[in-house]
Amino acid sequence: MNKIVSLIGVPTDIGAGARGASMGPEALRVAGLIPALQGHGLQVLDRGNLSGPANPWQPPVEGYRHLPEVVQWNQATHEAVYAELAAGHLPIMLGGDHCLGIGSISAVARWCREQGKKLRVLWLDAHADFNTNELTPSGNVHGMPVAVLCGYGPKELVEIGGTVPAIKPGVVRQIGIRSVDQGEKRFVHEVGLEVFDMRYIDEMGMRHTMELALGLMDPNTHLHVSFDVDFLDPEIAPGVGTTVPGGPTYREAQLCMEMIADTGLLGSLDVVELNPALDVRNKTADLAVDLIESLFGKSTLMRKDR
Ligand code: B3U
Ligand code: MN
Ligand code: MN
Repeated sequence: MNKIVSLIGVPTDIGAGARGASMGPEALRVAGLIPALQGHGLQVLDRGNLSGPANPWQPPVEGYRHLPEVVQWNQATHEAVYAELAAGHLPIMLGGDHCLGIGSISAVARWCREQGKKLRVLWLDAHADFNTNELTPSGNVHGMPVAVLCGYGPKELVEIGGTVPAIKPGVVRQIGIRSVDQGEKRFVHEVGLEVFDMRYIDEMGMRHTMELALGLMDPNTHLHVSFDVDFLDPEIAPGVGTTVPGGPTYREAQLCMEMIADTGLLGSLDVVELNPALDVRNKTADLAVDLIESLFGKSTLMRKDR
């Protein structure tokens, strides 16, 4: 891949239920993300960190915690991600919590619309992140970004990319899901989100899952990966705010990343929910860097055309 990648740090935990994801960008840098990417022949531009309001740590108001602050951080994220795409770069948004997927993916969707490109979003996560203010058990906006992107949410957030909805549910494939709230589950079914949950992966295997999730993409497709680190099993990735047991193993996660790399269509990436305050000697950040390397084609020993 002869691409220039741009790192955009977004140091906030404004949408999360635990403090600490704001330290995620620095933990990924400390874990060697930049030399790792350079080692795969990529040119890396580290754009530093965006800035925004502090976390006021308040209870929900009308079902949302910190909505004005969430809007500000996502507006900044939208502009930064869009600018990198417009410059022809591959943006990697380093979160931060997953509410930032609203800013990031709305920018990617806007870019795709303008360029006449098709979009596929892979949502790697333990959670469906499809809550609304009526369905949410917590008011935390990191549990809502997919719903917001599909047009279900507060006006200030659903309109961030200019077009409502930013994406159609049909472009999304969710992988690794194993914690969905009751009302959220009904809503996921109602809109027809395509979910490959852990039961599906257990029964069919990661290879078959990824073949379907990556299927039917023509070469004019921009592939966006939104990687919530809590996708991974907490045994290997303890450094996240909301661990859910029974996630993909190291080998399953590697295969998932390798199969994405093989498509050659990766156009943008979010790495979110890494929480260094809950990690053990930066182990989860090290693992995330290892997996990101695979996403950019680390495993070149055996090629697809072998
Ligand atoms: N579904 C729960 C928990 C949650 C969602 N995303 C994360 N946690 N990381 C909620 O609060 O919406
Ligand atoms: Mn998430
Ligand atoms: Mn999650």
